[in-house]
Amino acid sequence: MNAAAENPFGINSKNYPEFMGRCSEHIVRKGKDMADYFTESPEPDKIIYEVYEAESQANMRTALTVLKPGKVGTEYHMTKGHFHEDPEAGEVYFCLKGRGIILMQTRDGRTDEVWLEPGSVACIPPLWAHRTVNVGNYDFVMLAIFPTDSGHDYGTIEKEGFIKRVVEENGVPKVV
Ligand code: S6P
Ligand code: ZN
Repeated sequence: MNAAAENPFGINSKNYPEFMGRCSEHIVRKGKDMADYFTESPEPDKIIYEVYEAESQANMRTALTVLKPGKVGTEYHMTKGHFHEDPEAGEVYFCLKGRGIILMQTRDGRTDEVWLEPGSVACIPPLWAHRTVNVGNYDFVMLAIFPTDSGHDYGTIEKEGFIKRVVEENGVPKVV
């Protein structure tokens, strides 16, 4: 017997708050949650980013990240970053708003990055850790789609960090 059909929906740079309203999970990451990630200490109660995640559909999860503009010291606001536990789980990021960089790296030290603006997409292959950085002056909003059973390994990045960081140098973002 077939399960009941879900309703299709479209998400764009204008209607994404509607999608946020339908999400079953809402995570808020503040400075105090990220004290070990930035080189300098963030203000504890400052919101760095929020994630809204919908119920899984068609073996895929859809999550919207709103990364606030700003810096901690010279380092731009960023997400924690993680590997997927499933070695076959890649991910696709669609930029809806703002300007950002997806930093990626493998366990054997390869690094890469994709710069995003509205309309751009980043394809993250399996086995690449990924972190999002907001290098613009406004919210960076992106939609992520990934397999339901990806699993998230935060421990490796929490312990070892990312090889590359994005800092402001002479008023512009630089990957160092
Ligand atoms: C999930 C996907 C995103 C991130 C979100 C926050 O696989 O990559 O939805 O969860 O951007 O980043 P993080 O590293 O704190 O999970
Ligand atoms: Zn991911």
